[in-house]
Amino acid sequence: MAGDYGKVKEDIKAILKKPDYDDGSLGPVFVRLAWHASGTYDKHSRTGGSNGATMRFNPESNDGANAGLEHARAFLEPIKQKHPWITYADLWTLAGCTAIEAMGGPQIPWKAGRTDKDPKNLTAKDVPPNGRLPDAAQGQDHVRDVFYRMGFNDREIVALIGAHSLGRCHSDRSGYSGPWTYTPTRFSNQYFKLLTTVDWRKKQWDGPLQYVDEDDELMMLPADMAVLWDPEFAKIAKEYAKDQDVFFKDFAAAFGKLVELGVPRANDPGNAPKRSKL
Ligand code: DDH
Repeated sequence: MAGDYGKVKEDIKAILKKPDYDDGSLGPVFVRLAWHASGTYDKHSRTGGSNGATMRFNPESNDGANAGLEHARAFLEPIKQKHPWITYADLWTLAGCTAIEAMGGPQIPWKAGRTDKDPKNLTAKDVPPNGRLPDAAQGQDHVRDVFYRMGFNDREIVALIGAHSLGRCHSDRSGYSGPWTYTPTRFSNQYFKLLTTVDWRKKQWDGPLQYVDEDDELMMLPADMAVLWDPEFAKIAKEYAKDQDVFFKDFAAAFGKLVELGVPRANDPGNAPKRSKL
């Protein structure tokens, strides 16, 4: 039974501020949860995506790329208990969209209607295999392979990666360390401004290769540097660095598309009722 999604949204907003967690907000990790729940989509096999909330199950729950997202899911659990009619798949995606707006970003188009896979009749093919999310150690060819598989073009890819305006890397989750921007709880185009202007250098440490600014305060992953080093990506990144409005508009459309991946809708041609041959 459908309930009041506006009330759920209010409850998500109310828990975002958390002074003892990271930079004081659960917003960034909720955005990452919505993205990783959705980013497993494969347009060829039409598998993966946010529908089903399959990150509750093995192997997706144990994908190294999802390390730390158990916290995001646990933070949302009281909201699920309070509004038991909402599906996890809707709750996780709504939390990401709500967090972006609450942190000063654009309004993301979001529609309810995702269902949850029932653990009682789960088959191995219901849960996407591990390894569909991008690997931070790789470059532009890998980034394109992964996002083209989801159905995105270069402009959408660069816009989406601009979500790294938010949050940080945790050495106990991904092995990387630090935030991308000075304002990790504000959604803005600062990621592109910094990416395209700072003199990035290799961090001197025993951890995985990452890039840092002169003061070792900010960071970029190798996959972020790929956006700067690929001429097509770089053109778009520079445009977003100059014009936050264009970035917000493109990001809202791309993130809205991301959370719809693999969600069956009545107007989806692949979902039309089959006609029997006479
Ligand atoms: Fe990301 N991301 N991301 N990312 N991401 C990490 C954190 C966050 C990659 C790797 C990492 C997107 C694209 C990519 C967010 C949103 C989005 C971390 C650190 C790694 C590593 C995790 C940790 O240690 O806690 C790679 C690689 C890519 C790629 O495109 C090639 C996209 C498209 C989004 C999006 O939302 C649309 C957010 C937010 C975070 C911060 C999480 C936090 O807890 O803070």
